[in-house]
Amino acid sequence: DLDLLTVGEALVSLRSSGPLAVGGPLTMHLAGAESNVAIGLARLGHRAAWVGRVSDDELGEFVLRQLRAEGVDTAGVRRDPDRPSGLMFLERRTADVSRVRYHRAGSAGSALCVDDLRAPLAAGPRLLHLTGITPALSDSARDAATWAVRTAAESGIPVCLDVNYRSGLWSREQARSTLAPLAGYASVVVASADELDLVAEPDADENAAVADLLRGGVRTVLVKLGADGARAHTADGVRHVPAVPVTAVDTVGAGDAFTAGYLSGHLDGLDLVDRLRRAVALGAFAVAGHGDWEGLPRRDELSLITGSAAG
Ligand code: KDG
Repeated sequence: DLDLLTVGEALVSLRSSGPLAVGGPLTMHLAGAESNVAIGLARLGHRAAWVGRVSDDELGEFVLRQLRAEGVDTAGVRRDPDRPSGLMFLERRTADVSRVRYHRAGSAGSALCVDDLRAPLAAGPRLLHLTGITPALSDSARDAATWAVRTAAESGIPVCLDVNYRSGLWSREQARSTLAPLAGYASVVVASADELDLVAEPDADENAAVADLLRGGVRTVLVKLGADGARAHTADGVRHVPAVPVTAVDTVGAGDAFTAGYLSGHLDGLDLVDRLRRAVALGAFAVAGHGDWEGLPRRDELSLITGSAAG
């Protein structure tokens, strides 16, 4: 009776408070879009599991320890004795500009394969969540992601695909050729406005991309608009919810928080607009605090930040 299974690579993120080229202290954090989503749901009291490969050393131990401390189920995680943890340097270059540098090629997380996912998926989660990062990691990770969405869809498990294009990992053309077919298995597709054409025709505008996706069987297309909130497209039309105004200190992880809020609302049986409201509220918590996920709310904190009326 798992609510959500999510699959991906968790990274060790080393954050600087100034330019990396001059050195200085780095702080160590857990990062990874999928683990961010798992934590967001676990904080709200849902049963969330994260599956992926972690290194068999202190860094892998750190990843597992963080996830367990947040109440995320890690029973399906594999320790890889031969490969290191993926690292990410998050450089705060100026107060407004952050840069990301990955050291993740050949990592334990990138060695994910179909066999890693068989047992976790057979356990029958209520939802499967995946991002467009995982299939970009390696051939075996792409095969695993493809297998997982197909198998889930065939078993009646709704799939949420969050596009999450990472230009450091692949080109837009490569991403489109992998992600557009994956979207055909999804019930929910989450994208920012500039990612929509990665799951549709090249250069498709929002309406054309949405029409393509709905025709292909997607039930809900969520378009993240940052400070402008979000839109949800379904066969019944489009709804918009404004963002919750907060002081933004760190936008990394906001998209993952948004997805976690939407899926939490889905699991709670909320209607579309209330799901969107919870999504933008979690996004607001994420941008109002430092770190990918540290500032996400427990259920009794949800009312600290609440969305306004839907348009
Ligand atoms: O969504 C936030 C992510 O960018 C971060 O946690 C790291 O998963 C990550 C990635 O691959 O960029």
